[in-house]
Amino acid sequence: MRLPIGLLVALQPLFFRNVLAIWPAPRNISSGEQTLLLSPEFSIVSDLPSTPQDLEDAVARTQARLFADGLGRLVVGRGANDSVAFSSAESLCTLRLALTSSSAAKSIADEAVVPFEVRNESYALMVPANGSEATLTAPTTLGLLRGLTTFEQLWYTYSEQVYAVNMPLVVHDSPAYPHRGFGLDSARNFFPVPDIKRTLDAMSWVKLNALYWHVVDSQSFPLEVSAFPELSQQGAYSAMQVYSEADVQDIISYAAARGIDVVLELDTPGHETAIGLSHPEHVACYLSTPWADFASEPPAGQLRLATPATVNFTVALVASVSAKFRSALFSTGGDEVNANCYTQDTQTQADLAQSGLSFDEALNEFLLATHAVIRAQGKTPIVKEDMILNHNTTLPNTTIAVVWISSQDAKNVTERGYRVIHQPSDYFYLDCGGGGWVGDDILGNSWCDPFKTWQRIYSFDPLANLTAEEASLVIGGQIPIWSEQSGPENLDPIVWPRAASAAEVFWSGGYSNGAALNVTDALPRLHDMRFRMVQRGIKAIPLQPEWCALRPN
Ligand code: CP6
Repeated sequence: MRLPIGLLVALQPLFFRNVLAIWPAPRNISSGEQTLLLSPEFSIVSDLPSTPQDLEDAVARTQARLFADGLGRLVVGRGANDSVAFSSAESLCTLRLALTSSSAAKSIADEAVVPFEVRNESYALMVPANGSEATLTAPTTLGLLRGLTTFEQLWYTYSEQVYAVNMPLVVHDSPAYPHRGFGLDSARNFFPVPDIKRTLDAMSWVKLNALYWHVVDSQSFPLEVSAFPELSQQGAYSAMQVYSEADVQDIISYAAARGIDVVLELDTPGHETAIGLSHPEHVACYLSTPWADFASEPPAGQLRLATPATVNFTVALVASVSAKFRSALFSTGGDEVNANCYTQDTQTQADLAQSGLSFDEALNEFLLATHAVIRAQGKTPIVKEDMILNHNTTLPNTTIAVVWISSQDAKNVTERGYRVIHQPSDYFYLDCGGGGWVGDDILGNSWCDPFKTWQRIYSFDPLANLTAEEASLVIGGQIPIWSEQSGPENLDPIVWPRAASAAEVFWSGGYSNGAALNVTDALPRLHDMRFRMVQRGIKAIPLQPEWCALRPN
């Protein structure tokens, strides 16, 4: 929805008066004009009869950040008169946490992994300007975590005083979309556990709530699977570059304590070469050349989806991996399946002839079999849009589709009644995306657009071209990094702060929400968020020259 220009002009003073820098923008906020100091004795107390350990840990982290962020008011001139206001400012001594429900508090981790349909991240934050108690209330501990994250972003430091502007403050907040993810590919290049944990920290600061983990692919199989230890023993780059089952549990609990669900993707039946290192019998066109005839990226290799033994193997693999994850979602991928690979594979052709099935029918059976074990575990399967739009499948419309080829495809997918997670390559791919092809070089190679700006990401409209009914099927979005040209060395800079752009689109609703989201309003807020990230150890790239961050005086 576009607001008429006249209306925008009329509303401007309202929006621009607000110099709070909360990211993502709360859904509902009202604020005043006063300055409030944070007492050096400030503490966070709780009315909860018993406080789950992960909430206590989150409170301790917030408490530390209030004094450690050390963020000056970054845009020239904005903080110039703050110190003048200090003399008349009151001091805040207490933030009180309370749950609105009387039943025993569940841990943040337990609330984070419930199905997205029932997950509750809402909270209300009230900060008076007169120094009396601030309050944070929520129906869940997960909501309290989100509120703490907002509270942390109110504070600035100037000549050793920690202070907030635009008080008093009342925030009523909840996400526009329940699924807000970051996608990590750990197969093209490996990311050690500490890099993943650091990424989870940064995700939680911008209220992203799903790590969509594309853990294995054709190039390597870095996941230990106890039922099939040979997969990582032979498929990983090295014994060091494997996520052990203990590592996986460590990542799942670290994420959950920060309000993040870890959603695993085992991409099938394409992108499977690394399985061939231990199970060549299951992989069609294994290492066939030239690779471009058999796959979208080298090396070639896809699962023999028409072969009963391979279907059984895949079902057992999906079942044993999925059972290790707490999430109510599990993805079987399904992007970029190469038909020629199967046409050329004599085994597949013999199996198709034997069963009397067409290729699409065999693919459908394969999908229904892998999804049956996911559903048997009480989970909802996710597929890439290819599996809905390109192969005449009969997946029930409780299946969720990741729309990645083009943002336009969300219409086709929702028209057919499927729920959508947006992962638009024309807006969100952090490394190498579609939509803006740079063109062919002198040898006829074409290269993809390597860099989407934060403004481009921010301009994504989750509901573009959708009817109200179609719009109701959008459950959120996720912004991925494909790691062909990324590793721990550039992880932070290539992801941050751009992924924060997508975080605000799906928390605050984006343009179609009717909110005054625009890059002019967003820049100073994102600038502050980026600075907090740097202070907290994330190598997020600058958005502006440091000149813009000069402190007044
Ligand atoms: N790997 C996997 C990839 C891509 C996909 N799946 C990809 C495709 C096109 C672009 C960028 C990345 N590298 N497994 C597609 C979802 Cl432009």
